[in-house]
Amino acid sequence: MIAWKSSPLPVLPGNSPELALYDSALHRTVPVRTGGAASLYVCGITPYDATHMGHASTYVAFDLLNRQWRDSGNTVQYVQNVTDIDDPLLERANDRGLDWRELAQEQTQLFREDMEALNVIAPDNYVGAVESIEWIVPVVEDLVRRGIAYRVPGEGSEPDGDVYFSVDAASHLDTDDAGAWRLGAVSGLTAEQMLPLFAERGGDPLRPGKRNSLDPLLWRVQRPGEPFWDGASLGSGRPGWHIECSVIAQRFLPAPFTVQAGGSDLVFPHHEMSAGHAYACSGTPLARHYAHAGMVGLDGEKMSKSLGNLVLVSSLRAKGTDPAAIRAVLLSHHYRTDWFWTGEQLAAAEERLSLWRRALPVTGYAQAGHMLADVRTALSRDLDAPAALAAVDDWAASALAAPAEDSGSDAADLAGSAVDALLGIRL
Ligand code: 5CA
Ligand code: ZN
Repeated sequence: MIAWKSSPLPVLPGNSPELALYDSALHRTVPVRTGGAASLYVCGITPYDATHMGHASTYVAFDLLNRQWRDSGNTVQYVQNVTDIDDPLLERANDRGLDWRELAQEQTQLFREDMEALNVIAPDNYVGAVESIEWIVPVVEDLVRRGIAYRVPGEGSEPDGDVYFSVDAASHLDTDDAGAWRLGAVSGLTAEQMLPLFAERGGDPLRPGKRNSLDPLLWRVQRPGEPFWDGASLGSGRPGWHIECSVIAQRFLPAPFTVQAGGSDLVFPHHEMSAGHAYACSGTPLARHYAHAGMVGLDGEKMSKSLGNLVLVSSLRAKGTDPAAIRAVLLSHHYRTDWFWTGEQLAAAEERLSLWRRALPVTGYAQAGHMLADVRTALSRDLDAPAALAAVDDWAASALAAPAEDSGSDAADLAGSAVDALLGIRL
C-alpha cells in the first residue's frame, strides 16, 4: 500500500543520548542497544473508525521513538500494517450498507491524511492484510505440516477445516534458546488472566474441537457470504489476525527487530500470539523489545466505535483546529499512562503553542541550545514528552522574560528545528 508523505527532518547540531525504554515484556526500563540500525513495527489500524484520539496518541507516541532514534544517529526501518480484512471491518461495513473494500479504502485514506496533518513520519513499508495473504498461506501450511497448527472439524454452523495455532505445541518446541517463546513470554499473564482477555479481544475460547481454549485462529475457511482467498492446501478462506502482523513483520524487518509497539490493548493476545507464531516459524524471537501506549478515553470510558465515544482527528481538522495543537495535547501525557480527552486540554495546547511561537523571534542562541539539550534528555528517558514540553515552556518563558543578546534568525531556526525534529511540532 502507499503510505503518506512525511516532511524532511530538520538537521540539528549534536545527537540525542541512547534511549532507555520501558520494555513491557520485561516489566522494566532498559537501554535499547541498536548498533546504529533500529527497526520498528507499530500495529496499524483496522480501517473502520479512523482516526480517533486513541489511535492518534499511539502513533504519535511511537513517532517520538522514531525521532529519538534518528536524532541519536540511527537509521530506522519502520513497518506498519493495515488490517484491511477482519470480522469487525466486515460487521461495520454491513451496518453501514457499504462494501467492506470501500469502507477500508475510505478509512485508510482518512488515516493517511490525519497522520500527515499530525506530522507522523510515514512507515517505509505500509502493508495491508489482503496483500499479505499470499505470504501467510505457506507459513500456515508449514505450521500444520510440523504439527504446531491443526485443523478443527466442523460442528453446527461451523464448517470443517479452520486452522488453529497450538499454544502448547509452540511452547514446547525442542530448543534450548534463552529467547524461546512460551505462552506468557510477552504478556507475563497466567492462563486464568488470559482467558477473559482472549474472549474480549477477538478470540473464541469456546470453539469446540480446539486443543487449548487459548489457541488462536490462523486460517478461517470460507463461509457463505464472506470474502475468501485461495489458501492452497488450507482451502479457500482468510487469515486470522495475529499471523498477519507476524508474517508482515518477519517479511520486512530483521529478525529479531528492535521494538514491537502498539496500544496496551494489544499486549494479549495479539502481541503474545504474533511472537509465538514468529518463533514457531523461524526459531528466532520476533522482537527484542515490546512497548505499549496507554489507552485514551472520553468521559470515563475507553474511546471506541462500539461505545460511540469517538473524538476524530478529521472532525477537529474540519473545524479548523491546528493539528499541531492536537499533537501537543497528545504529547502532554506520558505515552504509558491512560488518560481522557477533554476540550480544555485542546484550548491549553493552543495557548501553549502561541506562547512558543511568540518566543521564537526573541530567543537567544544559547537559550535555544539549552532547550534542545533538555528535550533530548527528556526523550531519552522513556520518551518523557511531558518533561520535554515543560523544557520548551521554560525556554519560552525565559526568552519572553528578557531579550537575549544572541537572538536572531540562527537562534530562532535552532529552537524551531529542535521542536520540529524531536517533537514533530512546527512552530
Ligand atoms: N489492526 C489492529 C492492530 S494489528 C488494531 O488494533 N487496530 S485498531 O484500529 O483497533 O487500533 C489501531 C492502533 O491504535 C493499535 O495500536 C491500538 O492498540 C491503538 N488503539 C486503539 N484504541 C486505542 C485507544 N483508545 N487508546 C490508545 N490507543 C488505541
Ligand atoms: Zn498487529
